[in-house]
Amino acid sequence: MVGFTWLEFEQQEGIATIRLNRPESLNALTDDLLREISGALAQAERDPFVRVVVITGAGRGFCSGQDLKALPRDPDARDIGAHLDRFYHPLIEKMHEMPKPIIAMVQGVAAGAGMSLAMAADLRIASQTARFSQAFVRIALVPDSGASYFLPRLVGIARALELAWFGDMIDAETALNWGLVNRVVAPDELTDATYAWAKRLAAAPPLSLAMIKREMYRGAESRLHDALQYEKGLQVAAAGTEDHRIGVEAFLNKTTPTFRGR
Ligand code: LHQ
Repeated sequence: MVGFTWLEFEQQEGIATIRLNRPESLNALTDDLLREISGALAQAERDPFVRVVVITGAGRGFCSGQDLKALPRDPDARDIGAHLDRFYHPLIEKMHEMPKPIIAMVQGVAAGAGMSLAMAADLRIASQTARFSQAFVRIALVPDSGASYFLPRLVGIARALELAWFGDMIDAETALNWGLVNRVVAPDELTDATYAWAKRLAAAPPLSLAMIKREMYRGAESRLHDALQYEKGLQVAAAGTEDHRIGVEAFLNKTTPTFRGR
């Protein structure tokens, strides 16, 4: 296993946890940290024992976005386009395309690209302490790292514009009402609630989960006819797996299936 400096990577019972670990800056994203998150995801993707990934932050925040103190002082020395291409885009695309479910466990602030990171996960469970901000406009930038893709899909165009234009913080309850997070729980229940879902997903048939992820994201962008065709192709593949046979047998025998990922 590769060692990490800026995050903690744990693996237990089929669940890999990636915990960003720069709490003094609310887990602001540096090049090194971004590289490590991508590395940790690649490791989780490769490892056949990992069925689910939880991404979270150490300390009182989830992630405050790009580390603004790590940017070159001289704006002319910054090449934001190259920076996005090199560090942010591969990470966001990896999360979206990775066959395994990713749950963002959000406590405290998720701002700027930190909010994008949470949105690129498949599910979001928030503590009542969670706060979200499209902070970009406050420093005269625009939403990046997938925010223009995920945000309007999650909350609709009008709320996406409200968040992006004003850059205000919204609290966990608003995020829940707007569909930005799946659940909000008390701070001391956040870990249990997240890992209860992670454990259920770790016990579910992994190929089905992978295909459901592809199907839903594809379906959200397709016309009905295309979605039906795409669903059919995946369903034919799913029906041919050993796990499908195991699942049907368990149902008929009234037992609990153990899925093998085949
Ligand atoms: C930070 C940060 C931070 C460094 C808190 N950096 N230190 C941009 C450019 C280039 C390429 C690619 O993409 C991007 C995308 C982006 O992500 S742009 C958006 C970047 N993020 C922000 O603009 C958010 C900046 N932070 C804040 O507005 C506040 O810190 C929030 C509202 C997040 C939290 O406020 P508080 O709870 O009051 O905490 P705090 O402000 O006291 O922060 C605690 C410490 O963390 C503090 O350090 P200090 O040494 O003073 O204790 C902050 O300076 C540091 N910190 N965010 N992004």
